[in-house]
Amino acid sequence: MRVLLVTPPLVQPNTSYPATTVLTGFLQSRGIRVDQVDLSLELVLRLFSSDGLRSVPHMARYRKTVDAVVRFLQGRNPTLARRIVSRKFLPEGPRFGVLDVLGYETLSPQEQAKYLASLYIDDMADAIRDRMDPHFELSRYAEKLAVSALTFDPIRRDLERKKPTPVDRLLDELTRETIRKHRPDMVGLTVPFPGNVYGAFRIARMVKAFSPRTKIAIGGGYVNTELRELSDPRVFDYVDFVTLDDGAAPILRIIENSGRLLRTFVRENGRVVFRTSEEHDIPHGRIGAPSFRGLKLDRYISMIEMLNPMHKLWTAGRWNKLMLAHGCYWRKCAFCDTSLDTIRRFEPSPADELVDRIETVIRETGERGFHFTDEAAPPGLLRALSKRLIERKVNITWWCNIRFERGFTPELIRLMARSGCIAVAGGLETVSDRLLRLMRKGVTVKQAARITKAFADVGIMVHAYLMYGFPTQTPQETIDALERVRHLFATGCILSAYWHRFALTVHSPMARDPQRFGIRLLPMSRATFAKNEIPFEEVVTATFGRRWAVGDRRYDLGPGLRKAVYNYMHGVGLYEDVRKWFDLKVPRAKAKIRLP
Ligand code: B12
Ligand code: SF4
Repeated sequence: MRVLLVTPPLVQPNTSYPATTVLTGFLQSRGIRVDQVDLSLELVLRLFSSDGLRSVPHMARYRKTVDAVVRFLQGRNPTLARRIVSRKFLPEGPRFGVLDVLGYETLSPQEQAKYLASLYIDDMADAIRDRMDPHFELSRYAEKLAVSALTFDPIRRDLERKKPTPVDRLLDELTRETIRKHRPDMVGLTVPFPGNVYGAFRIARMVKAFSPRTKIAIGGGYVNTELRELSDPRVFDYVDFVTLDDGAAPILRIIENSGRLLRTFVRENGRVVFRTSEEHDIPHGRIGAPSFRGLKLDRYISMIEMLNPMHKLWTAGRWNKLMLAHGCYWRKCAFCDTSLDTIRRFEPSPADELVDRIETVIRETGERGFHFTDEAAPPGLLRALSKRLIERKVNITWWCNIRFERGFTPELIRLMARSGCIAVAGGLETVSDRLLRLMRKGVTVKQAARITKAFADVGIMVHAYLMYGFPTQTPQETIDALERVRHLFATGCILSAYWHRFALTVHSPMARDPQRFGIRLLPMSRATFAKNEIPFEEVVTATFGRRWAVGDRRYDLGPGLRKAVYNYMHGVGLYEDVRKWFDLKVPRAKAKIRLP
């Protein structure tokens, strides 16, 4: 049996997504013939080339420069930097408008060149979207079709449209080439995000047409979160298996082909059925090291889309991704998908085993940068890991997500820094003690501020995930939250942040106990495909809270909040009244904040 694991378009082009590497490592350890290919990267490379741009109108100047610039962003053509910073080499489109405002001058010439080249790529991506395929964005494809798509209809409609877009055709061509090269008996497609769903089905469609005997399975974060109530048999015109949660044991069952399946949807007699057994998953400590074999590691494109140093981590550099533990050790936050196995089942790996994996990955990739992708890395495990990294003299640079909780003592933070930690990201959420209590975050504003300061003091960058529109949250509380965030930026405690609109999901404690949060669930039509975010209204309404909960733009504080933080990330407006960022009338900030 030959297995081919595929990352469909589109994910970020700077580094590989970890699912195929984890499954490849595991399947190899079981003696299975497995290959992997990143068709997300391949598609981007095909499109952003002088040939690929042929089908986009008015791109002559870009076609002349694009191959050289892509090589530059892959790190294979460093001397081009000089020509790029001359500002005479690249065509400059609308994205270059930010240059005059932001601190471009403060960058090193290499970074300036990377930044300009990234703006140039972004301009091209906009042109592709506007002139060729409205679904196209650089790190997501046709995302809107898949977000909480209750039915499969819109995806199917675009898959089967008479005139495929040029991007569709390119992906079809890449799929055919890939199948011709690997001749797999089975293709496993990973679908981590809504922005991969259409790409995955497009690939599946072409595999079925080109190699009808090849079996196709899909799994991944999107599937685990959104497709748990799948009942539309038409999905199985494209794929044969849809698996939920951890993939190692279920994919092994499919490959064995013994008729025994684990957490897998299949179509039988025209109906969707869920086949499973009592079998346990492979424990996280025994899953082994990921394998990068087959990935073209020197072809990823490193971009600087924002000058903020923390922000660069997401788009620049090829980070090896590894999870330290399965699940979240806290698993109590009311808004989080705590009923999902990926959060609920907490299973840390021993520190020594993790260092073994890290060493294996370094040997294979030659890279020493690691992104630990846990939702919230436990402080105890980080302590053990940091110690073992130092003791075993394994020199790496790493960053991860955490909770700003008491366990992060100054001593632990120093230890983390010594072992190579350069950044952490964590939820400050609504930045209000009343709401943090209500949502059971288990942190207070003061404590979080102290901890962010301790990180900043040792030079570890901090990113904060922020949330607005939480049920019962008043405009006053929202403005006060922004005021606290402003202080945190101004005092250097945090370096970057992003406001997410609160979304109620079907897997969260809030959906099971809406009354406690003053909300009522609204009826929705039955999902036969995806289900995740659910509609609600506030019963206990705080002034105009109800109206922003239902998305009335006149009361939406989101744009102002995002604008404020975007500016703070560039050091702009840090000492000004927070009301200046809003087009609508908002209350004066009352928050008093005493920072460490
Ligand atoms: C780290 C992370 C990020 C990072 C890094 C992403 C990256 N490129 O590496 C950042 C911050 C950039 C990010 C961004 C986003 N993320 Co995110 N992210 C995660 C997180 C916490 C970990 C991902 C990870 O590394 N997992 C480790 C790998 C190995 O696990 P895995 O992919 O799930 O694979 C396992 C199984 O799913 C299965 N499997 C996977 N593929 C396949 C294939 C087959 C054939 C089989 C059989 C099995 C199988 O086997 C694997 C091993 O067990 C997950 C949550 C989670 N715990 O997984 C959310 C998660 C994937 N993200 C999510 C979302 C929504 C997003 C965003 C869309 C958020 C936003 N609104 O912008 C963006 C999208 C970015 C994009 N380009 O489109 C959702 C997706 C769910 C959904 N509704 O679709 C998740 C699941 C979190 C959640 N529950 O809400 N994310
Ligand atoms: S929000 Fe984060 S810390 Fe809270 S339960 Fe979810 S994963 Fe854990």
